[in-house]
Amino acid sequence: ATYYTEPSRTFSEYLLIPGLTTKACTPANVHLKTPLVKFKKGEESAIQLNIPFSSAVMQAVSDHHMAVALARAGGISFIFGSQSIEEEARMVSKAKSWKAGFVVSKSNLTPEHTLADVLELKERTGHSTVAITQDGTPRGKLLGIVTSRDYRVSRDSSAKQIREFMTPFSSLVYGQSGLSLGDANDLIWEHKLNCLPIVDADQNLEFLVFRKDYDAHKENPLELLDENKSYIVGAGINTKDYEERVPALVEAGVDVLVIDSSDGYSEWQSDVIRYVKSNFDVKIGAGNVVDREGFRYLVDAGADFIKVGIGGGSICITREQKGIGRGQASSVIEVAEARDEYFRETGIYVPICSDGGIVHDYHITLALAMGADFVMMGRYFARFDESPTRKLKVNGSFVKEFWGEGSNRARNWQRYDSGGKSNLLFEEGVDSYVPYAGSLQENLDKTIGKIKSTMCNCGALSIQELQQKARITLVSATSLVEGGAHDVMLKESGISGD
Ligand code: MZP
Repeated sequence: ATYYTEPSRTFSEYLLIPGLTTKACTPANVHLKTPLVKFKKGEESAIQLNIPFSSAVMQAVSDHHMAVALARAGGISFIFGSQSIEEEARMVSKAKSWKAGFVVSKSNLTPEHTLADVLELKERTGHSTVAITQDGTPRGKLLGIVTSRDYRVSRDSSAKQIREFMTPFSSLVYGQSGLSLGDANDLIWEHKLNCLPIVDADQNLEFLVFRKDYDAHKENPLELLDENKSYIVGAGINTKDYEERVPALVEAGVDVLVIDSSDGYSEWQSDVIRYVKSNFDVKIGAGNVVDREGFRYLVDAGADFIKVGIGGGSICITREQKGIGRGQASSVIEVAEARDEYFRETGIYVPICSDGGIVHDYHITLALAMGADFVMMGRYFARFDESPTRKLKVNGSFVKEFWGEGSNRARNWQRYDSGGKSNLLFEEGVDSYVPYAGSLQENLDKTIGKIKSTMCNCGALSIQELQQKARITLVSATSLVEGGAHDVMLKESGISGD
């Protein structure tokens, strides 16, 4: 056997030592843009993220709703692959059909479609939809639809909220209540109103949207609106059914694939990468690995990015069950070194993703400082409204369900396959709850605020600069205690008496 002389370490064993903060180094000046796929020296990555966040390839985390929400925020989701090929492809195409900004859906709806089609789309996606008809009436010919993920106004919203939301779109909005679509139709028709109806899934009118500049007879709203870009969407694949799954996902419009496996240092992965590279023009990441050899092997096979981490996931019991794995910080540090060596040798930069084991927000900053280009998180995203699992009340608190891909519940045995025909006999993941935390955007804002603030402490305005300038120290067990509140009586602990 070969022995490693150093113990493998986790993020909690490290801290960043502040560097000089210049006056220009304020959170507003920090940007978190980062490459997703490999690129040559002097060029730019073909896919870049605006924030270094990806959501885990897990049933309990990444469906099409999460994919749209996270892409809107600047990151990327990898839709889970432990479902039928048809279902996964459907999720990819749903996510791809959402457009950035306020966008008329050109591809899915034509003037021949009816309002019922719009309603169906609205119900299916849970998004708000404004139908634009030729003469401004619900019975008129449909010219297009406008949809927005941001659309949160309801009948209870104040006029100010509604107006703010509609600012780019309309000049005036009236809230209406209790009107059926038929009533609304009569109203609009009778008064020759130049307006657009917004209806709910029961065909009740929610709002009438008026716009001064909208002449339904002359203008085609398809030409009026902001940008028509779809979001970047990722999807997970395995090393078993890739010859059927990959073509279906590519057909559905996927931008980037990732081979989802607990241990990626295998000939199976090399075969999949070579197959994808020689048959399709789609990016593919591979993993997971925890050392330089694993990194090099998958990069030589042609991978566009490499995922790092074995056994550190919050729901993962791989280390207990099989005794394989490595502390997440040590894995990232070594693979980042291998990535830099490869870049010096070949002039090709292959991004790496730190996957699993992020417990505190500062762990993300540490992962980036240690060389990760982006992180992948499961538990973090599972807590939000946008994750696909049920929200329940347990012991008086709201929680969301969260289960591992290696649990009996997910039955994603392909992820843990070591070849051969037999199904796996033991679990590598657990079924659990995580505290419900609200909306993705609210939480991301806080986390990103912390990351940017820490980067300013380190004197870094970009992730690349953070990686160059970061000074990282190991902490002793006793200094960890010093880092939390200590030697005080916390008020929340219920001390009675004044
Ligand atoms: P975390 O962010 O919840 O700590 O970790 C998420 C990561 O754990 C996933 O991206 C994946 O690599 C890994 N994972 C998913 N399921 C299991 C399992 O059942 C697992 N063991 O380890």
